[in-house]
Amino acid sequence: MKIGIVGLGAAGKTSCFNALTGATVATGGFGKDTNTGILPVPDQRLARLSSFYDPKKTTPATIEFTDIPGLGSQSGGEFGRKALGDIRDMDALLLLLRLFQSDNVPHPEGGIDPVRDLELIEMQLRLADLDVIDRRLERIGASIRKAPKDQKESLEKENVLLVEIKQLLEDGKPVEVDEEGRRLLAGYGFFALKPVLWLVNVSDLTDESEAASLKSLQQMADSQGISLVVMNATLESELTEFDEEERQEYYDAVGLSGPAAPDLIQRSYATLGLISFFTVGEDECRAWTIKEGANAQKAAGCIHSDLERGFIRAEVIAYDDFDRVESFTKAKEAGVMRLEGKEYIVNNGDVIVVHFSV
Ligand SMILES: Nc1nc2c(ncn2[C@@H]2O[C@H](COP(=O)(O)OP(=O)(O)O)[C@@H](O)[C@H]2O)c(=O)[nH]1
Ligand SMILES: [Mg+2]
Repeated sequence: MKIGIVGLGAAGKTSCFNALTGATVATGGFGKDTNTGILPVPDQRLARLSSFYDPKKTTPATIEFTDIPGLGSQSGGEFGRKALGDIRDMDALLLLLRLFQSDNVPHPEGGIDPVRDLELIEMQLRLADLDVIDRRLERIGASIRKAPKDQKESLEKENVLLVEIKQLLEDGKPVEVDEEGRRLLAGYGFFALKPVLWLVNVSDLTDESEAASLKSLQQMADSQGISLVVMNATLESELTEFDEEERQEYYDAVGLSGPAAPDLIQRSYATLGLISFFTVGEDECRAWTIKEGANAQKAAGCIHSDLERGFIRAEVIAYDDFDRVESFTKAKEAGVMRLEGKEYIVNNGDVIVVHFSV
């Protein structure tokens, strides 16, 4: 699953990427290349399960972050075709909003104004979606006329959906589409249907006006049900050399509780609608990623396709129960191990053993 870091030029996207991944990509430029890193998703539960088994290997869930350049002063403040294509490939967007002040780093739009920046980004993504829709609507009539009978109905539904979405985008309203609609529209990669998080790049929250701006952004985020994370991207990327105590002093000095990366990674994972289930043993304790709502057979499939194909049943222990009893044997004795079939909807944190035969 891929998260794209998206924002105006000099918002701190590359600095944020460095802070997240520990990379040392040059910042302050208008590079045209994307930077990609795969990161472990921090999970206390996996560490705890590992402590029961002392396995040879502990494997966390992962998530991929991509630093996408391309929106900024160098291109007249517009996303280029390449950037739009890169963003379209992402499963979710981390919108990076600049709140930090710096005389050395001019803002491409003039002053610091994260709400304006957000509107600029959203407007460009909306216009790009509208462009795709308009081009499709020009042809879809002909496609429907020519389509074989069994495809006509779904094309007609698609047509109706596109017209609805166009209207919502033109009115600047949020676009919501049900499960079936999402399936029909999956190929378009509409920006409006991608989950978003906001990352606010701050310099110093002990500064009253910065703190006030953050507060109003937080209210906006809350009212839209969006996850907002605060980071000082340069500070965080530069502190990796220091020991914990020194780092904390730096964070305290700018009114931050600590590094944003762990929380940001975890929230990104959640925003994608992802949950983890676990497999445990002396060889390996591992967190696996599935979409919330996936069933046991699908979960088995992410371990191995044979497990999905030959799925018989699963032994399942809820994480909290495992945490208490600390082993499979004790879970059986305590009666907290369940046998579940294919259709069982996996819960976040379930510890699972799949029985299969191929
Ligand atoms: N003071 C300060 N400077 C920052 C911060 N984040 C980024 N910068 C600086 O702003 C410039 C642009 O940052 P960069 O990460 O390259 O932004 P990008 O264009 O969005 O990738 C660089 O010179 C960074 O050092 C921050 O939180 N505080
Ligand atoms: Mg950059």
